[in-house]
Amino acid sequence: MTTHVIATAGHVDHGKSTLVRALTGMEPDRWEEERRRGLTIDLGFAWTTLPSGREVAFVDVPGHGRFIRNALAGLATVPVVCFVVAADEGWSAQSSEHRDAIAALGIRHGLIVVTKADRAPDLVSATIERARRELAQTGLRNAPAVAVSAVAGTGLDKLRQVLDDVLAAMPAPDAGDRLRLWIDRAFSVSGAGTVVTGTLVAGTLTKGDRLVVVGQGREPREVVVRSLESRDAPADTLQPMNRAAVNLRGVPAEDVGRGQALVAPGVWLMAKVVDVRRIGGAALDVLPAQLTVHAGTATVPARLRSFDAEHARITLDWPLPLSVGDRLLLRDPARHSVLGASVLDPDSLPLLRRGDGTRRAAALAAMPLEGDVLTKVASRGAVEVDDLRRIGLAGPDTAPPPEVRELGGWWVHRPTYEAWRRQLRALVETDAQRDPLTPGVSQGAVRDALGTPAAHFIDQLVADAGLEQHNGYVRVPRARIDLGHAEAGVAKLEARLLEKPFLAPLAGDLAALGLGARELAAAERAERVLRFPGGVVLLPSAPELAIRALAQLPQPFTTSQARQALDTSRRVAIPLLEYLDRRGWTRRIDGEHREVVR
Ligand SMILES: Nc1nc2c(ncn2[C@@H]2O[C@H](COP(=O)(O)OP(=O)(O)OP(=O)(O)O)[C@@H](O)[C@H]2O)c(=O)[nH]1
Ligand SMILES: [Mg+2]
Repeated sequence: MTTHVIATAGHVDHGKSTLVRALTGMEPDRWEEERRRGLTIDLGFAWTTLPSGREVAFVDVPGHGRFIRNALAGLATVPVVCFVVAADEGWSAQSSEHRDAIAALGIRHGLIVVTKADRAPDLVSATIERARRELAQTGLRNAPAVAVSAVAGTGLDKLRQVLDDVLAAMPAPDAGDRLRLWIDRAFSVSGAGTVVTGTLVAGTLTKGDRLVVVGQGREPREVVVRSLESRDAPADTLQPMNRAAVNLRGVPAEDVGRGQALVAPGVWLMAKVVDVRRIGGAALDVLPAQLTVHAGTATVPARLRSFDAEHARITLDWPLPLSVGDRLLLRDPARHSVLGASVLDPDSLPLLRRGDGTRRAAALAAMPLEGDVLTKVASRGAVEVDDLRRIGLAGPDTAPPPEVRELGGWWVHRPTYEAWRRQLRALVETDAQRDPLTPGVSQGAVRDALGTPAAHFIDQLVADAGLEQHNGYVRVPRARIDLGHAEAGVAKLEARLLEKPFLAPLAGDLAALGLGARELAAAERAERVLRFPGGVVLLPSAPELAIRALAQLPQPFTTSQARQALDTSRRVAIPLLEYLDRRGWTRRIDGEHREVVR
């Protein structure tokens, strides 16, 4: 069954609660004081079934200016509005304030209801006209209008029909979205414990869910959904749009209340510093630095630093679960004005250096309202996809923009990655030029040079930079080392050693080939030769060839047998055997005997 939630709006005494009562047969004014004074103070809840079978719940808000916080807590969490204007009084002060809130919140669904038609039948059409004019700059500019008299009972059937039409045009809510239920009420039920209520606009609630209560400057509390109700009926699971009453295990009722939210664990960023763009209303740079921010059901004191008329940074007194695209209401407590702001970035970097503010203003000005994942990724170089989801910049199926590459759960800015790659290569090549015998640059030094988050991608960067890693060092691949003037001599040496692998050239032979200590060191770095103590130079394949020959001997064998098997001199055999001992390929049994281990 399709369910919906509608909030009322409009000036005090214009007949909002009376209308809800007439439509639902339920009493929205929950408090004795409200009924005695004939005045709504806090949010009221009632529900009914429309002729189509659609279930609709109402969140009835107070019209009196003194209770504006309560009214905003209702309006800010409900996507459809029933805007009430009394025919006899017409458009009034609080009508304007609620209109501004609706504009600021970006509410696009609703209807205009002219009440008390019995009192001033001749003013009905003028009142509708005025309401249309006043709402022309809001999302309700095309909202249908109905005149009713709750007292005479006229217009109510028409109203139900129009309500049905408005709700039929609503886009389907996203039951798979991240859960965030702004709490509008919390109370204790004897025998059941803590119950919180709210309007479920996205995500799904299920019995047994492990969730977290956040906000209001309190420590996050892990809770379990013990049971669920909607419209007084128990449910195992609830999907949007719905009013939800959630029985929680894990938090006493006095530790939870309006302004907090029930969220799925790990998928929301608790944002304290948010960069915003204004939505209608006055310029941001004429607002006072201290103001009140309304987000969902939360009311939070905040500091405002404007970048320009359109953009500002807001520092909340305590963090809230906020995402890109969330609407905030900014209120100057001294004046009766509400102004909207859309969150462009709930996870901004601090502005530390001169000119950071100017640069940030330009970046924000260039961002679309739905935020800009590329700017975010570019500003950090790389961001974990989960972090992008937490701030609403990526959904589960979002593909990265072309300038971004996905790498092991991260979105990496390609130009930044390219810069890291070049930097790494320069680092390693400079080191190799400075010291021909270098083992390379240690991974720690690479991390220090490239910084975070580049350090997450060292393996990939090494590969993409055409480098290699060996024993924890990043180095120029051996094959790429240019031997320059020594190349000819080394090539001749290789040819000789390929013929007779263990016949190491004497010092004079090497000198004749133009191979001194520097040239041989470079050749060794290039893995063209292996050098042993005593000036013995062999090919890198020599140990492998030696061990194969030695394995043919009766074990254990003597140094002299080894020398004969390898067809070489003691000058070569001794250091070669000691090399094999060190590798663990041979084992020395006593002064004269060894055996092959491998
Ligand atoms: N004659 C007439 N009186 C009405 C009608 N609707 C409401 N009223 C009266 O108007 C007064 C205010 O109605 P409420 O429904 O309390 O107004 P409200 O908009 O809920 O007021 P707040 O919640 O305080 O903002 C009550 O005395 C109602 O009986 C109507 O259609 N015709
Ligand atoms: Mg009322």
